[in-house]
Amino acid sequence: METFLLWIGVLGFVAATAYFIYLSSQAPQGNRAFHVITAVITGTAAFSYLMMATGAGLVELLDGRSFYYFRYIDWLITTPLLLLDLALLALASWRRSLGLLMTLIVLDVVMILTGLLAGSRISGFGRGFWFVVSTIAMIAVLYLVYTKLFAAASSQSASVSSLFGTLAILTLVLWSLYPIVWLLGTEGFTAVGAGTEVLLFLILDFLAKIGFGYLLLTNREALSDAGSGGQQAQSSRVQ
Ligand code: RET
Repeated sequence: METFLLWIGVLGFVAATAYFIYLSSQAPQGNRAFHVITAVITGTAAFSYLMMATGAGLVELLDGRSFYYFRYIDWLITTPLLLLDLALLALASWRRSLGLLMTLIVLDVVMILTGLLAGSRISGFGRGFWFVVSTIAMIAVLYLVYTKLFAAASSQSASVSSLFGTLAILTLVLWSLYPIVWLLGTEGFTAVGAGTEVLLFLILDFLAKIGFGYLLLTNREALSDAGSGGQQAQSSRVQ
């Protein structure tokens, strides 16, 4: 059951990556940063699912649990890139907001690394402690997205701020579900079996990476506004 689902993940992410590369070939030159970032996100996930499906991305812990550690390597690369997509969309100039961007990425890396510690501990106390640390880091990331990036996006063109609104809500909802699935699954209270856990993470990964990427990359108007810098896009429309 798990292996079958993981292969579905490989196929889904390979197809999404191919589609996003195709969309990139349709986009105007010099305006492909979002396509590249998003295709790297789904490409990384395809590789991660391949590692897990072939058994290379999991270990058996001393307590007998199969621990899919490759998820965390995937998330370590893809969650900062998802935040980068959001930040590039919201911020008129990322260079001027480098402090915010770095804070988001550092908090995000803390979230995933402490999540890895939580998942790989054998003692209940160790798992609980690192889970709480990771969750605090996640709340800080989502808080910054909701406050700072939302505020920045609202001064952008209408198409950018509305696309940002959709993607930010999607991110807030989906990211909050990851720790819930984790708690329900084999790392947490084992309320659901390993197969269901893999299925729930697969659904979340598809929505948070492919659903997110599709909404972003098919919105040409927002992409060209964001690509040309918010203020510039607005002033050129006024002229
Ligand atoms: C863990 C467990 C420990 C507590 C928390 C977690 C959060 C994980 C998140 C993952 C997001 C992944 C995404 C992947 C792909 O697109 C590590 C499950 C808070 C938020 C968005």
